[in-house]
Amino acid sequence: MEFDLKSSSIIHRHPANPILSARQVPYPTALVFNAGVCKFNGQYVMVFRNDYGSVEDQIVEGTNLGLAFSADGIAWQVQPTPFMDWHDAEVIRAYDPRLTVINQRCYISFAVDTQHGIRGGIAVTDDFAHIEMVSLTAPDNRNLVLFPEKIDGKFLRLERPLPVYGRWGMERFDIWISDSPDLVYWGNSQLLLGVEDVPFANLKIGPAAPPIKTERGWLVIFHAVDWSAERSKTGWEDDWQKRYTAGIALLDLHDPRKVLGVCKQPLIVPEAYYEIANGFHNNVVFPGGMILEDNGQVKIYYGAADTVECLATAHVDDLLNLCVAQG
Ligand code: BMA
Repeated sequence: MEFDLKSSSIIHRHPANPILSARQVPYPTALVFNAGVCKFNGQYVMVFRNDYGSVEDQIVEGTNLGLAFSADGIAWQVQPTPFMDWHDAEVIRAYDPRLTVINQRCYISFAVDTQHGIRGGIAVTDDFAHIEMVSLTAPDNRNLVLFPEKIDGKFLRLERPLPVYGRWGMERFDIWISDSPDLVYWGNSQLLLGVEDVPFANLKIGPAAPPIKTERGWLVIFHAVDWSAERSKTGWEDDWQKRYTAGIALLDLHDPRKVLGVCKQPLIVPEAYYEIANGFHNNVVFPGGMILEDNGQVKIYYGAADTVECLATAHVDDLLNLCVAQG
């Protein structure tokens, strides 16, 4: 049975969508999506997932991470070469980056496919020219997002382990929270939000963009996946029957391990043509960046259909009200 889901009326898709696509990338590319975005040294910075291969032949040959800069967060200039291209005997690729500025340094968290499982990586850069690895999780884990500051003397991250064996062979995955004294050693891991807490997910959930700080708490955007056998082939794969929506939740400002509210309806549901058609995986919105502007506007960056990068906006008060009104 299909869930009948709609995007929240507080969400505005930007008229320039998609704001970044393969056409703007000056090196081998096919699909440009699932970007991390932040404001750093007076400009907007985006690190995006670049899957290269052939759209015509519907083949992905590899993945690297591209870099783009913008003065307004809408029009992007892509740098001439990929920013990070990690593959060797053990590592297959790094993907789905998120950016968090902590103490004037930009941290990049990403998923790493390896010969021995999926790992969550954290790296740091000061100039987007040099990058230094900070830590890597044991498999299987991904969708790491860092909080932008220490709370109670500890760094914090949300993460999404993938315990297939421990969840009876199903994709029942949840959002966890861990802390660290130094961003290297992580512990005190605790379940934050179970998939059963999100009524519009029937498969799995995961952290999306790094949380943003408001007076009323930490705003957290997450992805939620529902599956329906009624969905038939519209993308590259015959058996793609998942839909990725985005949801919103609020965590306590002083103790983010406490969930203050989860909106019971989705925030963004795939509806626009670039979200539902002509893509690699249609019916996917996958946010990876969220920026709170001085005027209260929140920019939400998301990959659409695993094919292009898009922008939606909402007012921070409307987002907060969604979380607590129904929490
Ligand atoms: C997830 C990840 C994401 C992707 C999503 C939808 O499992 O692989 O990179 O956007 O599926 O295909």
